[in-house]
Amino acid sequence: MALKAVVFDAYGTLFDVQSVAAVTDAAFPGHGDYITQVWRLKQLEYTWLRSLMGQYADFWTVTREALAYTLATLGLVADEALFDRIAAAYDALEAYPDAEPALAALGAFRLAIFSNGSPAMLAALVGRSPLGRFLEASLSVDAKRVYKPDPRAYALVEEALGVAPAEALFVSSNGFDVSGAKQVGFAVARIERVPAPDLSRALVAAPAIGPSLMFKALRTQAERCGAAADWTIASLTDLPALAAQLAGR
Ligand code: 2OP
Repeated sequence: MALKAVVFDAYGTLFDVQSVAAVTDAAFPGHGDYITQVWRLKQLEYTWLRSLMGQYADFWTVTREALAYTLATLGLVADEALFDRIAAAYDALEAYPDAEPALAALGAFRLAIFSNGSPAMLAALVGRSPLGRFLEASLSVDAKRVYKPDPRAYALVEEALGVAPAEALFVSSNGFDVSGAKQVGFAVARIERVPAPDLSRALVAAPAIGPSLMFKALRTQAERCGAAADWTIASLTDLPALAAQLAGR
């Protein structure tokens, strides 16, 4: 494999969506965990619904729609200023601690993000993080007006970078994204942030399954629908060795 580029998903892969909890819990004490989890689940659900309906709206719109749904389920009302403040938490997610060392060690390859995030959201995320200096581009599905895992979205990577899927390693923690990238010919590494044995032990032992654990069950495991990843890694810092192996170095 003539590996030329490593392309990263953003939310849940380089950036931790759980880091909105500080904002959600401050806004509505005691409801932060529920809001954090249902918000993310609905955000993704709305990307799929909008793609299936052919009703594209950008990820900032979808993120706000999902937040509105979530607050409404609790009967919570946020004025415009508070709503905007909570929504903006998605522009200030923390980069996972393994992201910077991984990207720093992948300097032999072209590095880019390919994400559902809108251009403005990705610019805000990358701009606030230490990752920008390693990234050649932050590509948004917005240019294609359809969300992952629609194959049309992934075509943007080759169009923008001039790198064919067969020349790139795609990295994601999101199972649907893994399947989407595999179906268009990328070599795919899935980063497993919640190991399956840890999840099943926690689920079996839990006296009640709360929002965080339910989220982990629903969104952190390899999907059984569509193609599987070529590799599963426990940390992004496993990537430099994998990339070097793929490049025949
Ligand atoms: C991303 O596209 C899938 O939300 C995830 O960054």
